Amino acid sequence: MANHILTTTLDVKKIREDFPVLGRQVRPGVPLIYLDSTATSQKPTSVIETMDRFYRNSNANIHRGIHVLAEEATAAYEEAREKVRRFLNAPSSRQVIFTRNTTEAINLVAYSWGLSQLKSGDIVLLTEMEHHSNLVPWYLLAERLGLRLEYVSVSDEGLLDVADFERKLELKPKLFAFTHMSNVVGTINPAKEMIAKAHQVGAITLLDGAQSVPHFRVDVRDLDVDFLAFSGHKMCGPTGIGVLYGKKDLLEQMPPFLGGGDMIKRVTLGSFKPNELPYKFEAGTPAIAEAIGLGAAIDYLSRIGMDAIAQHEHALVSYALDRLAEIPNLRIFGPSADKKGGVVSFVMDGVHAHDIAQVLDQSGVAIRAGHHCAMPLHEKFQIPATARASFYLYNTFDEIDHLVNAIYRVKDLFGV
Ligand code: 7TS
Repeated sequence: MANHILTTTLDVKKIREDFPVLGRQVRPGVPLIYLDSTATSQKPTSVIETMDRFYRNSNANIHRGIHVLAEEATAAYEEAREKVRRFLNAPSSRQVIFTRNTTEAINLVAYSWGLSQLKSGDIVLLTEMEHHSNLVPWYLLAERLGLRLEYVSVSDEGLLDVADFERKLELKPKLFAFTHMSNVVGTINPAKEMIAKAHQVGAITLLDGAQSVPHFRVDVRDLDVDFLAFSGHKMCGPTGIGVLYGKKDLLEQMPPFLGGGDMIKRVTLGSFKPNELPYKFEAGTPAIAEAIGLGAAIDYLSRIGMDAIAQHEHALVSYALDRLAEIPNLRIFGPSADKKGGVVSFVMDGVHAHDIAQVLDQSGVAIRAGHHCAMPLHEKFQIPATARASFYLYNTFDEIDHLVNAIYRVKDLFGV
């Protein structure tokens, strides 16, 4: 075993007690080892109880009724928005728009900003490491408007090619939309520098924060990013709630995305006047309990501290990379630990990734296998699928040892 100093500032034993599901066995005598937080994180009791309390005590629709419950629900929903604002260091909570998830937030930008601001021949710059959520909306828009899509290439190590990025910027893209952290290889892209360079050529920037906001401090003012999208369910919050942050002048000039109740100021037969921010983009009854649950998740993460969480995950991924490197015939994708977050993807000679995941599941080790909604990146690496283990604040060094032992069992079973 590599000589590793297993240090973390987190009291992980205590943190694990906050997550009821982590105490369960997946089969009699087989405890759960959850290494799939990149897909969705587990939820602490404080989030579950906050949502339960809302439904038991204050459930009502927001912004409409004049009664105690409606006022409490509205206040709690808006308080959650303020928590998001503080978490991101956004200038105003009016710039925090609740969506269903990252995917919807990116689609909102594509259909509202994109449809109104882009025209035939305009260039949208993406990267080869994007999740399908930050590819397909642009494909759809490109088809409709005649846009030209360009991609920053990814090196064999799983890093964005800086020279290629600079070459592509010379094409003067109107938008540069890219992921802060890869959900496959874990690469953390130097977002601040890339945003500054994109701004120099006049591009608007959209950062996919699905894998960054849950795992380390993301400050929209420091990054100077124009749009940021992320999901509540990957950061200890519930499913069904996500966020789009945007710069105020951009959001103000954008037309509504969806039409309906709450997003209007006035409706006559045949016309409407859109509501002000952020309501202009929140048509219909929103995910009220989920927004409040996200607020509780932010409280939880903030209490522990994003820097401590990032440090813990860094220690875990360093350890995991060292331990996995000991295993013969295992090919690990992505850069060294100093350039990535808590995600490790690998393939094993002679065994399909799905078979790895299935055998690991027998040992209670929950990982994911497939293309992880990043097919172009897998094509680049010329593989159909990878097995992926991912870590969060509640994972332990012991769990990584279990992962490694379970991989050895796969090797025994398949005779490789
Ligand atoms: N962007 C990135 C970088 C992601 O990792 C994901 C989800 C999304 C966007 C979409 O998020 P959603 O909440 O809108 O679905 N990633 C994964 C994954 O890696 N496995 O399952 C979901």
